[in-house]
Amino acid sequence: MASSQFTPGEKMSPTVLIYSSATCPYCERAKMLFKKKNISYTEIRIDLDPEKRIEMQNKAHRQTVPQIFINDHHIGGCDDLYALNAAGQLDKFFE
Ligand SMILES: N[C@@H](CCC(=O)N[C@@H](CS)C(=O)NCC(=O)O)C(=O)O
Repeated sequence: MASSQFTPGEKMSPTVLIYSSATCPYCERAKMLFKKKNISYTEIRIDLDPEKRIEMQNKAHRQTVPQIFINDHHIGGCDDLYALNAAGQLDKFFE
């Protein structure tokens, strides 16, 4: 039987994935919000990896960066992230 990472009573923190590129102010702004909230994230630089650009486009159906995912939930870009936060919905992912 495969081993499981889950421990009863232990809360798994959601995985935050940010597809980004260099010199992208919207990416910086999105990352800044997670830093401010002390939420760790994984950044995928699509400008360094053409396959990741295609992966992002296939998952998000959008061409711009950033594209943000929490677990497998597509949040959208920077404006979407800040709108979600302003609506008080972002923190719910991390409660
Ligand atoms: N409203 C979008 C704007 C994102 C945007 O315009 N990103 C720029 C880079 S900062 C972009 O992807 N431009 C097109 C490209 O680089 O292919 C958001 O909030 O994420």
